[in-house]
Amino acid sequence: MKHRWAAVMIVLAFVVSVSAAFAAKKVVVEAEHYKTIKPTMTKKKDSKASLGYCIAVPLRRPHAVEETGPGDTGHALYVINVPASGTYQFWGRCWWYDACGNSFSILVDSTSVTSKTPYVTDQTFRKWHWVAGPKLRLTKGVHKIRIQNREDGARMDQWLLTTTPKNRWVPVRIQKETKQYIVK
Ligand SMILES: [Ca+2]
Repeated sequence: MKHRWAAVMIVLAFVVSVSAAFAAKKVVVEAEHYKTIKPTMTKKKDSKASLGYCIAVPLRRPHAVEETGPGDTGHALYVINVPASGTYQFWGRCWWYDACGNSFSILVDSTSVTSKTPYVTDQTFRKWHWVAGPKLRLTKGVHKIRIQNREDGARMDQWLLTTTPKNRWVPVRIQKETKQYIVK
Protein backbone atom coordinates (compact mmCIF):
# COMPACT_ATOMS: atom_id res chain seq x y z
CA MET A 1 0.00 0.00 0.00
CA LYS A 2 2.83 2.37 0.93
CA HIS A 3 4.48 1.66 -2.38
CA ARG A 4 1.32 2.47 -4.26
CA TRP A 5 1.07 5.89 -2.55
CA ALA A 6 4.71 6.57 -3.29
CA ALA A 7 4.07 5.75 -6.94
CA VAL A 8 1.02 8.04 -7.02
CA MET A 9 3.04 10.89 -5.48
CA ILE A 10 5.85 10.44 -8.00
CA VAL A 11 3.39 10.52 -10.90
CA LEU A 12 1.69 13.63 -9.44
CA ALA A 13 5.00 15.42 -8.99
CA PHE A 14 5.89 14.57 -12.57
CA VAL A 15 2.55 15.87 -13.91
CA VAL A 16 2.89 19.11 -11.92
CA SER A 17 6.43 19.77 -13.13
CA VAL A 18 5.61 18.96 -16.76
CA SER A 19 2.54 21.21 -16.77
CA ALA A 20 4.56 24.03 -15.16
CA ALA A 21 7.12 23.71 -17.95
CA PHE A 22 4.40 23.84 -20.61
CA ALA A 23 2.19 26.46 -18.94
CA ALA A 24 1.59 29.54 -21.08
CA LYS A 25 4.14 32.29 -20.53
CA LYS A 26 3.24 35.96 -20.69
CA VAL A 27 5.44 39.04 -20.39
CA VAL A 28 3.58 42.36 -20.00
CA VAL A 29 5.38 45.72 -20.15
CA GLU A 30 4.09 49.28 -19.73
CA ALA A 31 5.38 51.08 -22.83
CA GLU A 32 6.48 54.05 -20.69
CA HIS A 33 8.69 51.74 -18.58
CA TYR A 34 11.47 51.67 -21.19
CA LYS A 35 15.14 51.46 -20.30
CA THR A 36 16.09 54.24 -22.73
CA ILE A 37 14.21 56.44 -25.16
CA LYS A 38 15.42 58.31 -28.23
CA PRO A 39 13.55 61.23 -29.83
CA THR A 40 11.34 61.73 -31.61
CA MET A 41 9.81 58.89 -29.60
CA THR A 42 8.37 60.56 -26.53
CA LYS A 43 6.65 59.66 -23.28
CA LYS A 44 3.17 61.15 -23.36
CA LYS A 45 0.44 61.71 -20.79
CA ASP A 46 -2.85 60.06 -21.72
CA SER A 47 -5.75 59.68 -19.30
CA LYS A 48 -7.06 56.62 -21.16
CA ALA A 49 -3.70 54.81 -21.08
CA SER A 50 -2.73 52.34 -18.36
CA LEU A 51 -0.94 54.21 -15.52
CA GLY A 52 -1.70 57.49 -17.36
CA TYR A 53 1.17 57.33 -19.86
CA CYS A 54 2.08 55.92 -23.26
CA ILE A 55 4.88 56.34 -25.79
CA ALA A 56 4.18 58.28 -28.95
CA VAL A 57 5.70 59.48 -32.21
CA PRO A 58 4.53 63.11 -32.41
CA LEU A 59 2.75 64.22 -35.55
CA ARG A 60 4.93 65.86 -38.13
CA ARG A 61 3.48 68.87 -39.91
CA PRO A 62 2.33 68.39 -42.52
CA HIS A 63 1.30 64.83 -41.56
CA ALA A 64 1.76 62.49 -44.53
CA VAL A 65 -1.27 61.93 -46.72
CA GLU A 66 0.37 58.89 -48.28
CA GLU A 67 2.72 56.22 -46.96
CA THR A 68 6.21 57.54 -46.25
CA GLY A 69 9.17 56.21 -44.32
CA PRO A 70 9.84 57.19 -40.72
CA GLY A 71 11.26 60.68 -40.16
CA ASP A 72 13.95 59.38 -37.78
CA THR A 73 15.09 56.35 -35.75
CA GLY A 74 13.29 57.44 -32.58
CA HIS A 75 12.53 54.45 -30.38
CA ALA A 76 12.01 53.07 -26.91
CA LEU A 77 14.28 50.24 -25.74
CA TYR A 78 13.24 47.53 -23.26
CA VAL A 79 15.30 44.78 -21.66
CA ILE A 80 13.34 41.71 -20.62
CA ASN A 81 14.12 38.30 -19.22
CA VAL A 82 12.19 35.78 -21.32
CA PRO A 83 11.04 32.99 -18.95
CA ALA A 84 11.22 30.10 -21.46
CA SER A 85 12.31 29.47 -25.04
CA GLY A 86 9.41 29.43 -27.47
CA THR A 87 7.31 31.19 -30.06
CA TYR A 88 5.74 34.34 -28.66
CA GLN A 89 2.88 36.37 -30.09
CA PHE A 90 3.50 40.11 -29.81
CA TRP A 91 0.54 42.35 -28.92
CA GLY A 92 0.56 46.13 -28.55
CA ARG A 93 -2.14 48.26 -26.90
CA CYS A 94 -2.10 51.00 -29.52
CA TRP A 95 -3.76 54.24 -30.60
CA TRP A 96 -3.40 55.24 -34.23
CA TYR A 97 -3.90 58.70 -35.69
CA ASP A 98 -4.95 57.48 -39.15
CA ALA A 99 -3.95 55.09 -41.97
CA CYS A 100 -0.61 56.93 -42.31
CA GLY A 101 0.04 56.87 -38.57
CA ASN A 102 -0.72 53.28 -37.58
CA SER A 103 2.44 51.21 -37.07
CA PHE A 104 5.63 50.64 -35.09
CA SER A 105 8.65 48.54 -36.04
CA ILE A 106 9.49 45.74 -33.57
CA LEU A 107 13.19 44.92 -33.31
CA VAL A 108 14.55 42.02 -31.25
CA ASP A 109 18.24 42.25 -30.28
CA SER A 110 18.82 44.38 -33.34
CA THR A 111 19.09 48.07 -34.13
CA SER A 112 18.69 48.39 -37.88
CA VAL A 113 15.39 48.25 -39.70
CA THR A 114 15.43 46.21 -42.90
CA SER A 115 12.70 45.09 -45.29
CA LYS A 116 12.33 42.00 -43.06
CA THR A 117 11.82 43.88 -39.80
CA PRO A 118 8.39 43.01 -38.41
CA TYR A 119 5.90 45.65 -37.36
CA VAL A 120 2.57 46.01 -35.63
CA THR A 121 -0.35 47.64 -37.45
CA ASP A 122 -4.11 47.53 -38.03
CA GLN A 123 -6.93 49.75 -39.24
CA THR A 124 -8.79 50.86 -36.09
CA PHE A 125 -8.15 54.57 -35.50
CA ARG A 126 -8.40 57.06 -32.61
CA LYS A 127 -9.15 54.38 -30.04
CA TRP A 128 -7.00 52.37 -27.60
CA HIS A 129 -7.13 48.70 -28.56
CA TRP A 130 -4.92 45.60 -28.70
CA VAL A 131 -3.22 44.95 -32.02
CA ALA A 132 -1.61 41.63 -32.94
CA GLY A 133 1.98 42.04 -34.06
CA PRO A 134 4.53 39.49 -35.25
CA LYS A 135 5.24 36.02 -33.91
CA LEU A 136 8.76 36.00 -32.44
CA ARG A 137 11.05 33.04 -31.77
CA LEU A 138 12.77 33.82 -28.49
CA THR A 139 15.25 31.89 -26.40
CA LYS A 140 15.06 31.86 -22.62
CA GLY A 141 17.03 34.71 -21.12
CA VAL A 142 17.70 38.41 -21.59
CA HIS A 143 16.58 40.13 -24.81
CA LYS A 144 16.37 43.71 -26.05
CA ILE A 145 13.04 44.75 -27.55
CA ARG A 146 13.05 48.00 -29.47
CA ILE A 147 9.79 49.70 -30.45
CA GLN A 148 10.74 52.09 -33.24
CA ASN A 149 9.20 54.95 -35.18
CA ARG A 150 7.65 53.77 -38.42
CA GLU A 151 4.95 56.43 -38.85
CA ASP A 152 4.16 59.65 -37.00
CA GLY A 153 0.95 59.84 -34.99
CA ALA A 154 1.29 56.32 -33.49
CA ARG A 155 1.03 55.64 -29.73
CA MET A 156 1.55 52.56 -27.58
CA ASP A 157 0.35 52.11 -23.99
CA GLN A 158 1.43 48.54 -23.16
CA TRP A 159 2.88 45.61 -25.05
CA LEU A 160 3.04 41.93 -24.28
CA LEU A 161 4.51 38.66 -25.44
CA THR A 162 2.58 35.45 -24.94
CA THR A 163 3.13 31.82 -25.85
CA THR A 164 -0.65 31.48 -26.36
CA PRO A 165 -1.39 31.78 -30.11
CA LYS A 166 -3.68 34.59 -31.24
CA ASN A 167 -6.41 32.17 -32.35
CA ARG A 168 -6.68 31.02 -28.71
CA TRP A 169 -6.43 34.30 -26.79
CA VAL A 170 -6.96 37.97 -27.60
CA PRO A 171 -6.26 40.61 -24.93
CA VAL A 172 -9.18 42.96 -24.34
CA ARG A 173 -8.53 44.92 -21.16
CA ILE A 174 -5.44 46.62 -19.75
CA GLN A 175 -3.00 43.94 -18.55
CA LYS A 176 -1.09 43.73 -15.29
CA GLU A 177 2.61 44.39 -15.78
CA THR A 178 4.89 41.40 -15.11
CA LYS A 179 7.68 43.28 -13.31
CA GLN A 180 9.55 40.03 -12.62
CA TYR A 181 10.50 39.78 -16.32
CA ILE A 182 11.71 43.37 -16.73
CA VAL A 183 15.46 43.81 -16.30
CA LYS A 184 16.29 46.91 -14.23
CA1 LIG B 1 1.02 52.80 -20.05
